[in-house]
Amino acid sequence: MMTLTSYKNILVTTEEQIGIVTLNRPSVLNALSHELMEELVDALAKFDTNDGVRAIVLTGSERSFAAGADIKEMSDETSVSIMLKDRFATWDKVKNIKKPIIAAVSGFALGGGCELAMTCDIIIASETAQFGQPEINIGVIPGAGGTQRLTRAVGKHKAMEMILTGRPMTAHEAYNRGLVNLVVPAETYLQTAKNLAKEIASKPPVAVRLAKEAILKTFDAPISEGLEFERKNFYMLFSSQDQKEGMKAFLEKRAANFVGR
Ligand code: CO8
Repeated sequence: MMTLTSYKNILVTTEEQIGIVTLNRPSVLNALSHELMEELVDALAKFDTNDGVRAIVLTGSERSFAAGADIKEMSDETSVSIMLKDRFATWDKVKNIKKPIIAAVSGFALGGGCELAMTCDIIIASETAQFGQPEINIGVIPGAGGTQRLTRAVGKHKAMEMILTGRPMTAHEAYNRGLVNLVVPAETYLQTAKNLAKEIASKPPVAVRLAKEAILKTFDAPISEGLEFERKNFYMLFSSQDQKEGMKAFLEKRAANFVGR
């Protein structure tokens, strides 16, 4: 394990070929201040361009993944001041990261915390995790994609219930409704996420990147456009070294050595 750039609100390490970002504002349950979000985006962007990193794990503490955007920071904003600050420009950068991001979630994933987890590509939850959009209780609505991503993940009726009452879902309910990939004991959620990231890191990186891109297209385009996009990415992979190596290794009955080119 190696520690990289030091930040004020997050910890950043690597382990084998995976990058790990840990949200670290324990006194406020990892509330997502603007400074934290800027640091997070900086760390993710550095991993994205680091050839030694092939998948990323994003986690918080066992007590809290993140309890939402920082309410203290937002409470005095006006419509105009919050619009002019354009904080969402930073949030949007998370969704533009090309490498797969696995959220390892324990404890609270509320408001912006739930939205951040949903922006990731895979969610591994500890049994203690709770996912919710409680913004209604403080006079607002989800602002970082919750009304769209939660609805796509759990369906209209459940999303309505959660967003209109502010009541969270347990990890098991989130699993049953397809919001999370796996629920495991609190002792193992982080290791489970790391193992999954390492498994993905062993795959050919160019194919992983183009697959992620094609899957995300589902949300932005009609299926005909998505299918065409997928096909172009498929064709493009035949100019990668890893496609030649992967298929050759299969025919020679040996393990492939993927180089990310
Ligand atoms: N922002 C700021 N501080 C927070 C936040 C938060 N979101 N959540 C918790 N804290 C602080 C508390 O104020 C408290 O601080 P202090 O010790 O100084 O009083 C400390 O963390 C511990 O919290 P509690 O004492 O409340 O701990 P409990 O275990 O009793 O309760 C809860 C935990 C249930 C998580 C409770 O803290 C809570 O309800 N938190 C707020 C949850 C919430 O409403 N989240 C949504 C926020 S709005 C949002 O996320 C919109 C996103 C849109 C993006 C905006 C980009 C600009």
